[in-house]
Amino acid sequence: MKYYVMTLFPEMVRQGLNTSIIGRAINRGLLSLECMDIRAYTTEKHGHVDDYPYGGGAGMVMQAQPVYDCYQDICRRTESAKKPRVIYLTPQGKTFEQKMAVEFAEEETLIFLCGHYEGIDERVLEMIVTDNVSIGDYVLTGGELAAMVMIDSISRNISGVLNNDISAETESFSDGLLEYPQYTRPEVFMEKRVPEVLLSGHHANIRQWRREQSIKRTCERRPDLLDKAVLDKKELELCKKYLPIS
Ligand code: 9D3
Repeated sequence: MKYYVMTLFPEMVRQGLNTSIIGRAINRGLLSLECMDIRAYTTEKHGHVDDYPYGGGAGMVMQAQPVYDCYQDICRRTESAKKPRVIYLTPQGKTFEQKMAVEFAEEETLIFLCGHYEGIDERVLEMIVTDNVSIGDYVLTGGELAAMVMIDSISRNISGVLNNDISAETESFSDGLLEYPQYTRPEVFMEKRVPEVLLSGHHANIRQWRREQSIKRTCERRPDLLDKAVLDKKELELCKKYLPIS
């Protein structure tokens, strides 16, 4: 996967992704990340990349020209057969979810466009953007953190990025339930014991206990997920115990 990020804060995105799992995947050549400074493409002598909104109103709007020229520079470098998708991070986008992370991971190149100020001139958005994406219903100061969230989440679906034996799909969201609680040494911490079944070595019982814990948690914390979860008859009965209503 080749990621390009168009931003006014390239150092923020670089710094944020060069650590831990994603940083290691970049160093191992599984991913590449190019953070493009939109300001470097302005043709204005004072380096401005924004101006007042036509029609009036608060704040500033990012101009089309530097964004378009930055995009053209990326296109010039990418020799892929099809045009890469351009993801605009915006509060007016479709809410990012795991299904989209898996789908985006299948692309060979992704271009992220981060806005700042009140937004970007609509004309350049019409010309280059293929996907409008938000990361949730809360207000950020710009698209950079949203792009970093997406890159982190997409990357862990790329083969080789996660080193451990747990593959991305055996985890939480795949069976539609939340994960069961985890414990490690010591057996007693401040008088709280590890659940006895986990020390028993009885694997069938452990599997059943964990499944029940997953269902309990989902009922208590995320009952909205139960609609899509695959549960057998006995497990549906269990839900009645943990769901006070319905
Ligand atoms: C005055 C209207 N505001 C919209 C709620 C303007 C505005 C606020 C914040 C315009 C842009 C932003 C910056 N946010 C993002 O760029 C952004 C974002 C977000 O704020 N929440 C969730 N996902 C995203 S993706 C990009």
